[in-house]
Amino acid sequence: MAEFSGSPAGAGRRFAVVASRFNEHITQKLVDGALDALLRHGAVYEDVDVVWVPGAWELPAAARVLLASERYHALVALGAVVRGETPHFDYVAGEASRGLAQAGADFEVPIGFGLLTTDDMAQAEARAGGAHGNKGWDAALAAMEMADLFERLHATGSAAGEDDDDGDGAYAS
Ligand code: INI
Repeated sequence: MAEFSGSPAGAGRRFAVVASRFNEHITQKLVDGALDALLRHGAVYEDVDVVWVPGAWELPAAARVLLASERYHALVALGAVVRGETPHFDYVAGEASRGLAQAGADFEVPIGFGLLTTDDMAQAEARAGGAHGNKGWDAALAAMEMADLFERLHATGSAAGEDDDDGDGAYAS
């Protein structure tokens, strides 16, 4: 049996933080938390780009452009969608989430998911450096861990896309 896991190691890796300006008083705190996590875990300033988009709806499109550049080991996506009186929330939150998941899967690059979807502003504030921590920090941590895991999986050639053609547990390199 082989067991794999990653550790949140930022050294030598490049990251992009893609963040939405909508509800900026919240998302700026998420960005601050993400940058703090990246830099405290070894990433260097020059290897981190911060990319702003208008709203959460635009996060997946920007993420895809960043991933297509093949410049980054992981992305951190940050935004805050707060429920209002119309179904708008469901479309923006749903499509942003789905689009980010799809982008990560299509490009096989991890995207830390730091998109808040809350019923009210108080819930968002609690998750942007308040009582429930900082989800930007958490998303950056997950992105680093996944980048490290992906590198380990690629290095072993075991689980990440190599086919065990004859089912003997051995994988072609
Ligand atoms: N964008 C957000 O990031 N959060 C929201 O809460 C939000 N609401 O409520 O409308 C929001 N809307 C803007 C949307 O993401 C797009 O930027 C806009 O529709 C232009 O394409």
